[in-house]
Amino acid sequence: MATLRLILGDHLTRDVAALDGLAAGDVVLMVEVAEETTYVPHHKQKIVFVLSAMRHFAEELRQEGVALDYVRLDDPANTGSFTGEVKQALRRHAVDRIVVTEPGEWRVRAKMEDWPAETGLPVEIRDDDRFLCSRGRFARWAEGRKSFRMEFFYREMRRETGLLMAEEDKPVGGQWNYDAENRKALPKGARPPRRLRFSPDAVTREVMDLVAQRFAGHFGDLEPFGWAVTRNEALKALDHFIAEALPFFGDVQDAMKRGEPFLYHGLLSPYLNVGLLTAREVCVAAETAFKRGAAPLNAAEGFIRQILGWREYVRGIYWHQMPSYAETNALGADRPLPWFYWSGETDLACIAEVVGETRRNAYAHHIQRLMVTGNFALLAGIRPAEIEAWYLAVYADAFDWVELPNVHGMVMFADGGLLASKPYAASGAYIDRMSDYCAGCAYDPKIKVGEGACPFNLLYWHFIDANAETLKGNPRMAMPYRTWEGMDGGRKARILTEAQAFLDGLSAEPGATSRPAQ
Ligand code: FAD
Ligand code: DLZ
Ligand code: SF4
Repeated sequence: MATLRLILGDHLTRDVAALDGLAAGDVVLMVEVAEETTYVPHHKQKIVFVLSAMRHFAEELRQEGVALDYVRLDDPANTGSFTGEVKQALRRHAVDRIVVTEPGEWRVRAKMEDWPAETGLPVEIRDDDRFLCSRGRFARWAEGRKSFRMEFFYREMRRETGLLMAEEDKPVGGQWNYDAENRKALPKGARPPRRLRFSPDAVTREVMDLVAQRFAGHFGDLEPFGWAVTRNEALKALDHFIAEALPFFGDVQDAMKRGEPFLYHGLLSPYLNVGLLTAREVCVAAETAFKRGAAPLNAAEGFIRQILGWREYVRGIYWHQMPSYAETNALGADRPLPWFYWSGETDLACIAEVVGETRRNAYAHHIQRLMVTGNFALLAGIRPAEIEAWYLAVYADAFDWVELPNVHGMVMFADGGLLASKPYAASGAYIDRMSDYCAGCAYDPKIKVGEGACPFNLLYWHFIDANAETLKGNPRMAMPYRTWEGMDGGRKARILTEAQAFLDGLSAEPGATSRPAQ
């Protein structure tokens, strides 16, 4: 039975399920389509990364002798959609069925469900077995639970995979989680390693020219482009991380510093997400470093938890809860996304720094995403769909299955606490403690109200006040509500008035900055 096997841009591994059983007479189809390059205004580097990695992977398949049909974005006959290109390919090849691996987005999966009717052929959508927890396994874990907590899921995953496990079902070192050791500010004089970046080859250069021409209006800088685009390069990036950065990953995992966008983070998420690296091999590499004494336990455990825990957990939640998950808005957030998320032009130094780095690198690390741009969106009550579209566009690693739960659940609390037990809301003091951003800011994190008050301080209490009905009963929010209720009435009124003036000054209009209305 001749088979058309469709490989999507985030399925770039020879081990992907759609290639299982590849036989003579089968055709592998890969398509660059406008629908995927424009469903959000992806960062230019993200488009280059995905298309160049696709072209390199296609070349590896060709070298292997696989019959490959590759449709380029600039092909004049390109229909612009997966469905259109599958139909066109069926005119070129005599096949009896279509096989594909489950896509990473509900949007795409929903379209695939129509393919049997649209093509008249059977369509097999195979489970994406690159994940350590299958959808079925997650559903069994989730059954009967009203709310989910990553920590309990993670422990089961540790037991099941044996990663960092000692004898008798006990975690190595006696504890499951060493996060208490991982919240240090960056020590003075710390010099994070120079990160391995990769010079664009001729294939990548050609895609860069295409992107410069076709996507000039998209967010972000095209150059310098330094992402790995092949498995070999991604493996080098992994080795480099394990040797140079992992040993320090834990201690300062939550730290932020001007001019140091990468610190000791992995820079591996784009590779994991498109298939250039596997979750298992990355976790094993960290575990091995710990076993040979090259990385401390708090670093190896903290790193493995991000992948075995958080990454698998958010993916499980996505498929378990979609499509209704994206529709909730538990806090009724309804403010348009301020323009400075795109321009970076704002006098809030922390936001300007994170958006600037995001524009330059298509990357920001977790705490920047969660506690700076995310925290602001939560406190200011930005519409979930608008901030989600922003995160989906601006990061090289952004795919719906991982972006949506992180933004909708973890950042915006729009799921009402399904993913996380409380909103990650914080005032300027947190950003000041974990970064050096405030030193160069127009505002002062120590000023709570009045001239120079940090907007995060004003917005924090405004958020607490505005969401009392929904959040006051949450035991983990008891402390802020006690403090707010104990505050002098006049001071409270001033904070709320100033916060409102700041919010009124936000504008979604292109060109607007963040200055509050005077
Ligand atoms: P490291 O800090 O080195 O962490 C190691 C790995 O752990 C990452 O490569 C990633 O695969 C995984 N990981 C860590 N945290 C998470 C998490 N919360 N969810 C899933 N995986 C995690 N990650 C994405 O891959 N794509 C996204 O679109 C994405 N959007 C995010 C949006 C927000 C608002 C937040 C708070 C987090 C988001 N994350 C996303 C998770 C995390 O920020 C990135 O995975 C991480 O910053 C990638 O950089 P790194 O490889 O240097 O990570
Ligand atoms: C992100 C992306 C982009 C920019 N372009 C393509 C493309 O042209 N062809 C393709 O197969 N995939 C692309 N992708 C990744 C897809 O958006 C991804 O496969 C879907 O999100 C479904 O998983
Ligand atoms: Fe951000 Fe406030 Fe610090 Fe300025 S003072 S950098 S706005 S936290």
